[in-house]
Amino acid sequence: MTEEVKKGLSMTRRGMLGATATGAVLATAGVGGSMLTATPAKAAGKYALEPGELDEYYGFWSSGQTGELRILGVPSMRELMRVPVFNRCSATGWGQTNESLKILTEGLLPETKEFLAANGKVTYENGDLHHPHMSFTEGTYDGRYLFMNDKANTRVARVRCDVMKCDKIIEIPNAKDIHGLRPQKFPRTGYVFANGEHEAPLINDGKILDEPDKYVNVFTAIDGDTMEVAWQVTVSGNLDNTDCDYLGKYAFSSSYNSEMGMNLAEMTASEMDHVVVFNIKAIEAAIEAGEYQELNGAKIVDGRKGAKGNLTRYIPIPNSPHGVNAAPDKKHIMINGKLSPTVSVIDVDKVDALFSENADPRSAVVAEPQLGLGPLHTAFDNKGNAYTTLFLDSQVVKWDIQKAIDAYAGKDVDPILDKVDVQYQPGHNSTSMGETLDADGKWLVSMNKFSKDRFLNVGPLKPENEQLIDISGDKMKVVHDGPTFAEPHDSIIVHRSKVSPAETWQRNDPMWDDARAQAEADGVDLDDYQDTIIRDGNKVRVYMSSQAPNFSLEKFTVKQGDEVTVFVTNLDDIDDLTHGFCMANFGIAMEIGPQATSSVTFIAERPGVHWFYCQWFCHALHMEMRGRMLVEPREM
Ligand code: CUK
Ligand code: CUA
Repeated sequence: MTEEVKKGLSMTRRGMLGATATGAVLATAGVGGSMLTATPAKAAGKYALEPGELDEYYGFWSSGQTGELRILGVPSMRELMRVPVFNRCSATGWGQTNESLKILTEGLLPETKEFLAANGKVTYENGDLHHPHMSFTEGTYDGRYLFMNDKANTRVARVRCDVMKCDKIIEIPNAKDIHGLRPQKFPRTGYVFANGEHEAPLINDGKILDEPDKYVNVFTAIDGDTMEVAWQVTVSGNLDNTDCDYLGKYAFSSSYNSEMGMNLAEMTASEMDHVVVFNIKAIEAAIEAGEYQELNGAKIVDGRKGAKGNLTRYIPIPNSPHGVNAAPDKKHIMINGKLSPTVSVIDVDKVDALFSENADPRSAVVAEPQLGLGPLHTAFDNKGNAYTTLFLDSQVVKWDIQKAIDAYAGKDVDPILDKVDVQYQPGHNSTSMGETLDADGKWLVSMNKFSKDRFLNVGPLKPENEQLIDISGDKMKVVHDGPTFAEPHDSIIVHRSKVSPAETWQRNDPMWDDARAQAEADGVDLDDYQDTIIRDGNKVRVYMSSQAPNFSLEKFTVKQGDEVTVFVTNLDDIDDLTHGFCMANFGIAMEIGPQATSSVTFIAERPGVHWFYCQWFCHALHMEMRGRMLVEPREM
């Protein structure tokens, strides 16, 4: 009997004995990914995995002002990977390789390129990534892409789930500071909806300055396949978070500043703000009919309060709503009150009448339970319950959606089922598969803004605290504290059966189309590798390969002042054999994954002998994986 078969048998036998066997089951289920269905529901409650065990879920995490995407395993909460997106990365060369610079620059607006050039830059070097969400097909994750916003520099990025690398970043014209972001759930993504948070003049060239009554805000639908702006809508009030229904009809954006105030007192003045409902079909029809204005390459329609037609409706919501969350019952949208202790529940079916009969916008609200202080975001299980973070109370509250509706209709029922303390001050929370029709009610992560005394003191700047909560029973149970660096606003918890990343790159990956084209022009075949050095005026192109523990070139010679481009193709084709190329004292370093080609360009302004080395530990002779760049001085 092979070890494999023995393990399988013991799993089946012990699996029937109950909870003690979950470790064995999880361990076996991880092998080759072929036994995913063997992972038992009773695994909920077990979060500490044994060495070698695999998690049941991928967690995709934002990192706020750090600007990267992070991948965690859930329930272990182990950080598995960091994917640079809006930031720069010393390890992988993101922001430095030609491949990443193309992605970081090609989607910038022309005026931004000019502005950056005037500041000696080619791209933004920071980002503020709040909301990572996966593409959907028919209401559940399809494992194609992750989309995410950059509030700092008004961008939206896409990460390919096959290689877990960013492949597109676009800057959104006309809008200011993209905050809320969600992909269309049905029939598929489709659109990626993005909120401009901060209001400004639509033509922001300095002619209008301190005249806030002339500011507008812009909602954007991006085509997730092409990563181009499909259309935009001007709105009244600012836009905070967004989500859309499971029917493909409407998107909803909260506005914490319907007043269009410019300071705190003005922004929080009125009792009621609103949520804007976007009528997707009507907007598409208006675009189709040519009823739009074209500005900076984008088609904009007018959806401001009082605008004619059926593009938008404004539903009044108590003071300063924040999170917007669609329940997996396909029917309800939760608008989280923030300054109001309530969550307003919108019935999607009742939204139709707002457009067809001009019904009172509040008629779409079917519940407004008082949950506690500072409700920010809501997540869901598969049993009709909602879980809302209470920022000020430092709690998560579990409540019954139907009971909240009954109470609003006058019945004497209390929708609140349970409250649990979290440490401290939660923002977003997310449940396993909870933003899809496959919500499974096993885990909830509370992303807390403060950790205070929960960890060893590391100085004035403290980590934040992500807590794992078991929601499989009637009562919530906090089972794990997880410190994290700034700042995981949001996360999604995706069952591992939905994602299947590659083990190695494909040699013809579009990521290095430009490198292949240049190689071809230089007579170099990247599939049949030969070292080649091309001199083209003062440009030098060096083509080499890597194969543990060697670079194919032990040295190359250039002249001081040459613009040198080094292309490294990693010929190793087994998993986990990444090499690096670090040109010492030139500030150059990059990752080259198995079967990948990476390139980097620099000016060889330093004469003399310079070593390049592999900075990614790859072999017993990794230290020996090095070579020389000989730079001939100008005067000689
Ligand atoms: S926002 Cu951060 S806590 Cu940017 Cu989703 Cu609510
Ligand atoms: Cu190649 Cu280290």
